[in-house]
Amino acid sequence: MIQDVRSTGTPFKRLFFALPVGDSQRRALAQWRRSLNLRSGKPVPAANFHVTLLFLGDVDVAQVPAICAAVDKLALPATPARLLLDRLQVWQRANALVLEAQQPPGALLQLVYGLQQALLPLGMEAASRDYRPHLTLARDFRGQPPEAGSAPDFYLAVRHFTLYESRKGAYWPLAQWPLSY
Ligand code: 2AM
Repeated sequence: MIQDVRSTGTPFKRLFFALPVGDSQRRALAQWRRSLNLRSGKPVPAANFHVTLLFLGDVDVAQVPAICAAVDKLALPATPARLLLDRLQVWQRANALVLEAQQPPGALLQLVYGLQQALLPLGMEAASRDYRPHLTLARDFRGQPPEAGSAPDFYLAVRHFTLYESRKGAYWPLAQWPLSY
């Protein structure tokens, strides 16, 4: 397999943790997005829909087993089995059209905090901004959020979370941990 390599010769991967989106929900979201008739931005391919938990960026391949071991040891909170994504928003700074959770469950925020803390000893910095669970529908989006004919009430099934590698515009699952009660 072709591997990205740093100038020092060290192989690395671009990694992030996320909640995956199942096939039927991807289809439903893509259909709802079509109904918005977006006039701006680049739609995120439905195959790439996800809710980022923690973005790690470029990580040495040799660190991946230690990352997985740290998450294995984490006491995972009992996360509700569904996450309601119910607000269509434009994130102006990121130029992203997103579906956001207006009331993110505390257990999900706790999970993200737990991941951040578990990875600090491995040299992964905690994010500087507050975590806001969202699913990006389009990038390079300018202007106001479009009018939605039907309310964006998407209940995302939360059964596990996944460590993904981002490569060539696609996301590849490397490991996954169970969640929810
Ligand atoms: P998002 O667009 O849903 O926020 C993989 O690259 C994913 O990680 C992206 O789809 C993006 O998810 C998130 N991501 C990418 N770069 C990031 C950054 N610098 N900070 C936080 N999240 C980032």
